[in-house]
Formats: sequence, structure tokens, C-alpha cells
Amino acid sequence: MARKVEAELGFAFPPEWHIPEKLKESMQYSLMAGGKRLRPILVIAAAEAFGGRIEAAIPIACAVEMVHTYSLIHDDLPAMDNDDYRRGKLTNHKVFGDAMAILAGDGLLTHAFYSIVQAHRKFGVPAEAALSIVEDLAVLAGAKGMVGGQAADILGEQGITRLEELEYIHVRKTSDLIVFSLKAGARLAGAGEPQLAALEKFGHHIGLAFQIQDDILDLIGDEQKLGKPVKSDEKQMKVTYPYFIGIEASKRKIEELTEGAKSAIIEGGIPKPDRLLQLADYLMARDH
Ligand code: GRG
Repeated sequence: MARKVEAELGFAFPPEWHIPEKLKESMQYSLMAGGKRLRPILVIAAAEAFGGRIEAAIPIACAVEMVHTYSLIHDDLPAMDNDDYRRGKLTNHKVFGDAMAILAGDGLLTHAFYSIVQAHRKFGVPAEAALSIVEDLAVLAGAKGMVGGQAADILGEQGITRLEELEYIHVRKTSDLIVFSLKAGARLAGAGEPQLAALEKFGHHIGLAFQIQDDILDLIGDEQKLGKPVKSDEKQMKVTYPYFIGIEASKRKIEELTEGAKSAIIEGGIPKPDRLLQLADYLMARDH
């Protein structure tokens, strides 16, 4: 599944388009730098859960990876987290410079919308479903979603004193794109509103669990497996889940969230839920 997405990402931009060589290189550098491809996998798993066609899900799977990759490129910039390594390689701005890294992010974000439209043009996803998917992406990745979460994170920095504030940031920065992926896969396969609501709950829960696990891995994970230095939160004096409630309680919270996520799917009338349930368990146990 991830391999098919990987192959398509290599040809994300039509070869006949004239794109400045450095910009193309910079976009491809980060897009093809590896990564777990979690969000594309969720798009495809959600489509499969409703008997949808994988090939129609691929352009949307690629779109969400483009948005995710853009967010990582921008997050690593000196004006944000100022990181040198990502996915085991030098960060985009370290190789191409700040200006080209900003433009690579802009280019990937914009191209995501082009890619969604191709699901309709090339694979016959109904225009109404494609429209809802575009709308979801604009909302969940935009100012009300991921971008808003990043802004709240930057504005809050060390000033966060309540777990609810941290949860807001985590949900916006991490869960929203995960929710998008699940709903997009389900929408293209014709899911109805109650099932979309079940997926929204599932995504919200696994996204938060994923982020808490990220915080734990930053404290006690393996740098080699993670592809980036550990203890960066501590160094930047970032307030995290383990900071508030400790590692053991954070682990219990992940288990609770995963159980809640699985119940939402089981009770949500989803025709073939197995892969989604497996993914929830896999994410809880991940080490990178
Ligand atoms: C710059 C608009 C803007 C947003 C940035 C994604 C993000 C928001 C910041 C990156 C820092 C961070 C910890 C974000 C939370 C989401 C997250 C855990 C990203 C890493 O996702 P993985 O583990 O990465 O799926 P790979 O490399 O495997 O794709």
C-alpha cells in the first residue's frame, strides 16, 4: 500500500510542466525522504473499509502526504523549530536554503488540491465527494486546523499551564490531518454521515494517542529509529504530556484513547473495520 503511494509520489508533478529545477528538487527531496506514510495508509484503509477502489484513493493519499510534508518543511525552519535533521536526512532548508524551503512547502500545499481534483478527473470519484474532500482539507489543514494548532503552539510556548491547552494544540496539529485522511478515504467510497462521525472520533483519538507517543519517544526513544535527535522537547523547554502527567500515566492515556478509538469504529457501522483496528494497535506500540 505504502509502496504504491511512494511510486506515485515520485511522479506527483506532470513531467511536461515547466518547474524551476531547484524548486522541483527541493519538493522531491522532502517528499521522497521516507517517513511512515501513515496518513496515506489511513486514506486507503478508510476507502477499503467501505469497499472503495484503491486506485481512486491514491491521488488523495498523495495529497495528504504533500500537506504533511509541507508542514514538516516549514516546521523545521529557523523561524519555527530550527531543526537540522528530519526523516534521517538534513532538513530541507539546510540543503536548499530558507527561501527555497518555504517555496517547496508552498508548492506542495498547493499541489495537494490539484491532486485531489485528479481523483475525480482520472478515477471518476463523484464531483460532490471531491468537493467535500477539498473543503475538509482546507478546514482541517488550515487556520482552524493544523495551521491554527501550530500558531497556538508558538504563541503558547512555555506559557501553557493546563493540559486542555496542550490537548487543543495536539488535536489541531496532529489529529486534524489524521481525521481528514480517514474521512477522505471514506467519502470517496460513499460513506454516510454517521459513519463519517465515527471516523472523526476514531481519528481524533488515535491522533492524540499518536502525539502523546511522539512526546514519550522524544524522551526515551531511539535516535536511530526516529531519524532525528531525541530530547528536543526538553532542550526547547516544551511542555508535553509526560511533562504534565509523567511517562506511566501518559502510556495509560494512550491505551485509553486507543480503546475509545476502536469502540467508535466497532459501534460505527463500518462494513470492513479490520485494517483500521489493526492500525490503531500498531500506532500504540510504535517505536518510531
Ligand atoms: C508549519 C503549518 C505548519 C504546521 C506544522 C506537523 C507540524 C505542524 C509540526 C511538526 C512537529 C510535530 C511534532 C507535529 C505533530 C505531528 C507529527 C507527530 C508529525 C510527525 O509525523 P510522522 O511521525 O512523520 O507521521 P513521518 O516522517 O513518519 O511522516
